[in-house]
Amino acid sequence: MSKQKKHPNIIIMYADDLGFGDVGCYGATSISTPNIDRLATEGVKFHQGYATAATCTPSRYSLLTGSYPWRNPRAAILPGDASIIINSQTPTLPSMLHHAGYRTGVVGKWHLGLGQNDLNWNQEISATPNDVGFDYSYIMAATNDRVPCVYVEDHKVVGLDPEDPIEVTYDWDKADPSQPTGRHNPELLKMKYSNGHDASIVNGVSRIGHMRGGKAALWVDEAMAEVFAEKAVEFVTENKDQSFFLYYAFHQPHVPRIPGPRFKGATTHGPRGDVIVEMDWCVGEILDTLERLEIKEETIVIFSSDNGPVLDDGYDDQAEELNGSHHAAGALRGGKYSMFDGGTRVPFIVSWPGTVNPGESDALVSHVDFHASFAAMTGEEMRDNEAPDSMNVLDALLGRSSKGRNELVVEGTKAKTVLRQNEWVFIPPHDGPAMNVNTNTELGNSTKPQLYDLSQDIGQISNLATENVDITSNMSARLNDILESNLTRPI
Ligand SMILES: [Ca+2]
Repeated sequence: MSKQKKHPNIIIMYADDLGFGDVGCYGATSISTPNIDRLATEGVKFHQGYATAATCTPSRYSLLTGSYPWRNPRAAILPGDASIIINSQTPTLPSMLHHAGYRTGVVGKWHLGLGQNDLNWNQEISATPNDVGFDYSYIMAATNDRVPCVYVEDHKVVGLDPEDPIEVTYDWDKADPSQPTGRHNPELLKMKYSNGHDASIVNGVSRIGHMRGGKAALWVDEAMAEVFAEKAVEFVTENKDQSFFLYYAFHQPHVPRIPGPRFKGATTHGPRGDVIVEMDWCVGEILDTLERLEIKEETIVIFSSDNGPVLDDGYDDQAEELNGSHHAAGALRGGKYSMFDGGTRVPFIVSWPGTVNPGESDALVSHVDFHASFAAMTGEEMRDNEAPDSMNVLDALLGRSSKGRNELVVEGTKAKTVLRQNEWVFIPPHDGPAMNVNTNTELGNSTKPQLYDLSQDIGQISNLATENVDITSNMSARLNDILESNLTRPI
């Protein structure tokens, strides 16, 4: 490691709605992902790496705070004009690493809110990633299917003409009726919506929510991958001589799936497959940069996804029709939104060439563990209230131990929690439909308790709850204890 550098760089590349079976090194045969596969060849590929939630906002909240999302009632899928849900006093993964001497940056999708109930897109935004531990940020505020469709750099909308201010509302009654919408002007759409996304039209695609103005600042979906890749490469290049932490949050393969022209038709699966190939190119841009700058051996690179896969997620992009025999969730049951493993078990790779021995691992690890693990690596003391659910699993992450955590709480939509303990997973009885009919996803709701042995039954076919009453009741009691606790890590 170079002399100025006390600690290895850390890059977390975070896909959006990428399933356990969506990339080559996890079994995909019809979507080519050579760069992610290269990362797996050089690092540790985890078979039991988990997000904490089956949707974006809560999952990302855990990654950055080391806290289970259900501890914060606002950690649920947020509208695009939500205020920030991380308190500026809360110790975060980036603030902890900043304290350890890292330069910290985030590029890509945020979706954790902005401002403090005073969000005005036309002024300095009062609370951004820069207020919760990042030295630099270049983000989209929420998701690519929500307004406003603009980038925010540090505290400001990029390229905004002050003469053309941005107005945003998520209320149809408050929206300007003269502005075209997907609902009323389908003739203006280049990609039709199948569900939900029927409000403002930006770049020929209707979104969730209404926006007016800000024309010079609007993003172009086809260029988004390049815009973010360029900013990420710039951040790495500018900080190559010091320890840096980059959280690079991809917008792919979340809807609307609109690849750049080079990637159109890259797979037989239509836009969903094509944007995964595009995302793999983004990964390659970073790996190539590390090689070019000769900092590969002083950089930990992590690749994962915020939650499991979904095919039709609200646009008519033929994801279902063109899926063929591809298994986006691999052998797992369910997907995005689901309490079954397909919702939260995701590709999870950790590479550190020269230090981490390449291999595969069955250790149970989660994104929520990065905080305590990297605090241990950098010698940072954690306060008692810091990262309450983050376990130090550094040895597992670096492939030195086959042992991760013993138990983990994950959640489907609406913060419906599930307890994983060793090989067992317990899903309590939850109200609600068995299927999300819009997305064709099994949610895991059942009036009966469910217990599966994942070591024998990765597809969660055989509910063993009635045959194992003791395990079921013990796990039910343990889950209740955890839900009532203030923290789950040792102090
Ligand atoms: Ca997501």
